[in-house]
Amino acid sequence: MPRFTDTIAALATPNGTSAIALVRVSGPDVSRIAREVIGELPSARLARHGDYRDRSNTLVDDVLFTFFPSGNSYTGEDALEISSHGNPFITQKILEDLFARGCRAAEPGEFTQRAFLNGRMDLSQAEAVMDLIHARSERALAAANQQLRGSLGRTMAGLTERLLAALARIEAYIDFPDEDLPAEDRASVRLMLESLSVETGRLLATSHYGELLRDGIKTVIVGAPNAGKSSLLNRLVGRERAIVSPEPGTTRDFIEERIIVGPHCLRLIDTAGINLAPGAIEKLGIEKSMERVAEADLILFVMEAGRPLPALPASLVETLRGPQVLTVMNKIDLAMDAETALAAASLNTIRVSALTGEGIEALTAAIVMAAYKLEPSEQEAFIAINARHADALARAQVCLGEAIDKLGDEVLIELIASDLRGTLGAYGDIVGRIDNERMLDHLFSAFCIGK
Ligand SMILES: Nc1nc2c(ncn2[C@@H]2O[C@H](COP(=O)(O)OP(=O)(O)OP(=O)(O)O)[C@@H](O)[C@H]2O)c(=O)[nH]1
Ligand SMILES: [Mg+2]
Repeated sequence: MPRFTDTIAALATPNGTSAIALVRVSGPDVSRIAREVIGELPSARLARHGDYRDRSNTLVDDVLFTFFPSGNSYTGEDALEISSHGNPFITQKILEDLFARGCRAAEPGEFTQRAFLNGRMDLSQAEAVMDLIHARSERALAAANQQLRGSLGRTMAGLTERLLAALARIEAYIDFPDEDLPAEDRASVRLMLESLSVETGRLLATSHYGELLRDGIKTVIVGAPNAGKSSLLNRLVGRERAIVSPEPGTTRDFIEERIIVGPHCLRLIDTAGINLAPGAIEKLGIEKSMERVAEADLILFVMEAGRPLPALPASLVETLRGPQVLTVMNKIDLAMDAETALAAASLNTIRVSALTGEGIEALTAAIVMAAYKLEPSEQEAFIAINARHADALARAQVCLGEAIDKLGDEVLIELIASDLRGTLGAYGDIVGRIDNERMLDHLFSAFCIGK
């Protein structure tokens, strides 16, 4: 029995002029519509060349039809794909005809929502479809592909199975009110829960990297006024994005630009120069620069070859000792200041000229390596969870913590079992329960139409 009674249709490709456009249809009326339009039901999953004629038998376009029977389709129900010439006028005609034949317009993400509700994928996989569409870098693509293949789902299945084993141990005693959980069982259940808690925490810790993958690695360019920070940003972006001038204090606002460096996506942020003897406006700029530095995943600290080292606020000096800092010596096309040269030698700096482009390749190579270091160390499955997963895992973690505490306190086992059921529910939210309609509608509404 199909779960849905209505048949949906939408344009799955962008609405514009292109070589090919794809209209997608899914639902119980697909086989009837295919018979009407094509004359017969075409062989499964084979492209079939033919005319698309509307209900008044007017030729609309020369198209390819592909029929996917329910057992073997994306949505889990009968589906038809129609590839036409990429003209919005043609696709509109085809859609209008499909609506006249009983289809309705699909909502954003509705094909994927049906795939999930028909059991073709779990919720983490449906989210991976979205990640795949929006991936901006090779690493983001790799993570999305892993998740689409069910890496997170399998991890959650493993954790859930172990949780159920612990729950079963406890529940065996619930039916016998006179008996408490023997001490050795308490201890072993506790061990089981502690190891679950460690792994839940580890998974939770990948959420920051998930943000970096989806949003880009926040990379902040800092340094003294006039060091060439904006010039460096322009050089890395590949165009004149930021204003460059010989006047110190040029950059007042924060310019941000996404760039791809090797397999990573960076959010490159230019800041106002940090000057310890500033006027009022600059002071505000410095505070803002320092805020950016505090939020940075990666810092490019820019020095100037021809000048003495700048005086820096103590808090910045402290930050610059951290692991995620690349020290960049800019303007190497100019004569080197002797003192700066000495400092540079001990600082392990990357020597560049934003003006000539010299050394930029070495800098991007260093950025690639630094970005790899931001990845979670548990690389086996390359899982990087999203905010929704993080919320569920945090809830699971709280429930696990409560259960562990209660095991130590000889509290009634019913209460412990109830905490474990809370954990179970939170774990389950990650791969998705189909009864949470509001959450599902919210999640799928962020998808494109036709996906
Ligand atoms: N010779 C030389 N000049 C450079 C280089 N990079 C930047 N400059 C010059 O240095 C001056 C300042 O460059 P900006 O990129 O505006 O420096 P900034 O660090 O953004 O400066 P503020 O925004 O004022 O803090 C400009 O005149 C640039 O043309 C370089 O590699 N070599
Ligand atoms: Mg600038």
